[in-house]
Amino acid sequence: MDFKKMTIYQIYIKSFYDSNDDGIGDLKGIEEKLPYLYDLGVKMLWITPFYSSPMYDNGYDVADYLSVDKQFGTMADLKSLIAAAEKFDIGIMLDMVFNHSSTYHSWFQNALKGSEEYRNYYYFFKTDSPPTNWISKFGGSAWEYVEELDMYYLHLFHKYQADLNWENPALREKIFGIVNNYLEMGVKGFRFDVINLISKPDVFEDDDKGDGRRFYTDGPRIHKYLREMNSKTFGKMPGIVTVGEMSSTNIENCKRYSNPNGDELSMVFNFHHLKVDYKDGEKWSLMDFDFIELKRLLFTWQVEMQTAGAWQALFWSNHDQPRIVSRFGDDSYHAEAAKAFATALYFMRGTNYIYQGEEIGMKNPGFTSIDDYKDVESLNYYKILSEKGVPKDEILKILSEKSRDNSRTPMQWNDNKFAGFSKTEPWIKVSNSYKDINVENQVSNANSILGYYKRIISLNTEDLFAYGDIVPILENHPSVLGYFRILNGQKVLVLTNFYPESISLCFDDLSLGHDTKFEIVLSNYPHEDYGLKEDISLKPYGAIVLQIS
Ligand code: TEU
Ligand code: CA
Repeated sequence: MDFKKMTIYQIYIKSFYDSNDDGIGDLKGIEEKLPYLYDLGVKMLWITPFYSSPMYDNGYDVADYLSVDKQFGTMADLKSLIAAAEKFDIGIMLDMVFNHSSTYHSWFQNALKGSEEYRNYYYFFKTDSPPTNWISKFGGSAWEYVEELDMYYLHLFHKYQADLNWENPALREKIFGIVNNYLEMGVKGFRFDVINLISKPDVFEDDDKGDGRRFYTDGPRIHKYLREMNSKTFGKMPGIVTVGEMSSTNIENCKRYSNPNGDELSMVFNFHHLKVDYKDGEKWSLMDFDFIELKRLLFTWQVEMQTAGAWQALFWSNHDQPRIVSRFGDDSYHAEAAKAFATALYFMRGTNYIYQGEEIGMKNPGFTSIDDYKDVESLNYYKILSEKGVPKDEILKILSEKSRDNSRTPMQWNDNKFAGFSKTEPWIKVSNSYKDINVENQVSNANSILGYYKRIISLNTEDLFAYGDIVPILENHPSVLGYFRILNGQKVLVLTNFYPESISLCFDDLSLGHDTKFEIVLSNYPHEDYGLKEDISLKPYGAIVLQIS
């Protein structure tokens, strides 16, 4: 299937399904759940890293790209999963972490032992103090001193995640070899972790205006490296789907990353729309989301990427983001809000990415103790904010809304103990909501959140939603997000109320004639609730997709 019609499902392996009851999700667990995923209608599974790792960042610190960590299974399990998924017409997308490796990787270990060859796989500098004032994305300096070499090395993330030196052609060849290895194994897609950070500047200098990101984000040779990887690996095979995770990127670069020639990547993730609840750009703060800004960002990207023929990955959630229903929604309208947010985003122009549990409306777990948190970034910031003197209960409140662990709690399969994820105590606490919110509760109910997601996934295989133009409307409306999708005279209107107050739009607001005929394609309230005579009424978190003639 054309990737423009596909829905891709993200699996955070550690929390998806535990097949051997050791409290940790695994590859076999994914294979067991293939019938569920097939029934959902998704065509590709993005699986977060399962390679050998000391797990300081839950696998995003890779110690050996070509082996499976034993807590997740074996290479034989991976091959078995690829083959089994293919029978369901589902492709496997691997998560490749090439901006950095674990410091436990043999390359880094060889460097520490004095090998110059391997030292050049990383950024080591001999200086008296950290080479620059750059700040790591997980807090603290981006440089770590190693006594063995009397040198500093660069780590944009955790100190156990050392940045790889893409300027070195030998390193690049190693990386391309890894990609080719998995292509030969039958993998059908790749998600490249923070791939727009791989090209570092020629000169390392202090940033007097920020944390250093402006020097290495969308860096000087980034497009060259992506084109090289493309031509030497996945570009040689037809139909491979690639998505780049682009950290703090801009539209101009994204147009090139996903250009219609296809010589870089199929599509790109950006995160600007998920910073609309950051106070002054600061993640570790609390603020209501800015709805007008959310629309401005989504629509600017939609229109500009469309004009350039570039392609977006559409998503509300992933393993780094809090749950969308908790973030933008309202508990008293849980199901309505879950369906509304899905409607607003997933009919836009782009490929839909659904994060495990989103399709049943999973919520933030509301952890109240620091002992419940496992994520390295959350624990780092707990320390940093404590040292700044922020009161403990305030930090815990911030974590309960911002921590990455909010989306990492076990998948809620049923209302058994541990939510049917495992028979043993899982590695991270199950959210209390599992008694009400679980797959078993929803799977045979077409009106459930899960039923609604199935409809969305199926509708997205239609040409109109894959190839149609998007025309945003109501940009300044305080509570409704709206747009048209248009293809060959076919026209659909998508409207979503993002708030718990009912609202009514008259046809004139929508530039629709009074004799317009509507056919309801999808809605999250009974048809009669929408009016559709003089105006269109939207109940709390009401959403509708209308075919117009
Ligand atoms: O994340 C990249 C990234 O910058 C974030 O989403 C990050 O978690 C956020 O900025 C912190 O506030 C990717 C992976 O998705 C993430 O899980 C890894 O920890 C990170 O790269 C390092 O590999
Ligand atoms: Ca397990």
